[in-house]
Amino acid sequence: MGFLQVALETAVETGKMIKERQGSSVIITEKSSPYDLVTEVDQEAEKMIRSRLTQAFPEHQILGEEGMYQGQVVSLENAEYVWLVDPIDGTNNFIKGLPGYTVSIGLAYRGELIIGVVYDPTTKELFWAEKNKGAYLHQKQLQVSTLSKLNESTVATGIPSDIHQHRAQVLRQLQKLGPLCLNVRVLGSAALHLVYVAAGRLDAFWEPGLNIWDTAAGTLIVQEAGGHVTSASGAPFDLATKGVVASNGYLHESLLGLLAE
Ligand code: 2AM
Ligand code: CA
Ligand code: CA
Ligand code: CA
Repeated sequence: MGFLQVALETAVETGKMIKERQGSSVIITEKSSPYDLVTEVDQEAEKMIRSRLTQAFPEHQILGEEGMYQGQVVSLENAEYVWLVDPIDGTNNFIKGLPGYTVSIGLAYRGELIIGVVYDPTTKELFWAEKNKGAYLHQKQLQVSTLSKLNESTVATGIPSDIHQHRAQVLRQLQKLGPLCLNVRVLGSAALHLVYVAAGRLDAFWEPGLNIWDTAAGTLIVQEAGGHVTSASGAPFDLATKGVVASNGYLHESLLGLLAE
């Protein structure tokens, strides 16, 4: 099986397992702070993804959110193939019994994104992209929106768990941007926000402080749907990018200007 097929099947099978566990009593622990939670389902889901990817591609490296906290060492610069995995993006929604959590699986080859898959177990929507081959929701090709006026645009952001730095920053940015756009959405999963930009359901999304496992798959899907993804300073997205600004392209410059502090 090829990279894309393995990524699609892994995301769907893991997503099914996660959804079956939502609502049953799961053990919840704190990571970096009382605002940063993880469950045993996050960890089991990452194990499941790792075992499927390793079985299919034993020489590939895997960088996953939950592996990060177990001494995983991956050198992104020197690697050929690296999988960038967030087993549950939107853990808070998962814990609260809300929709809006996703499985996010990306693949980079020598630092360049080549596959992105994001699965939403609640809606069973499967978003995917292959480098230079377009972005899709199931078999339907995706295209970003064409709105160019901020006051007609629906823009999403995230409320980061580190309250002093990134959450405080988002709240300041919202004060400034909130009154200027048609409306704002906060759905709780960075990967979901990104694929909704690709699908034209959102016109833009920004969030500081994100990690590569949050953004890898969704970024390729936005790019292949004709959108732009950069760092907050406007630098092109690469594997070292922390936090992103994603848009249909038409809104990008004005957004970058407004978000700058
Ligand atoms: P998670 O659910 O996988 O933890 C919400 O604002 C978004 O930020 C989610 O995509 C969430 O991913 C991510 N996030 C949560 N805690 C974070 C942290 N400490 N640093 C960076 N991103 C985080
Ligand atoms: Ca987390
Ligand atoms: Ca995440
Ligand atoms: Ca996660």
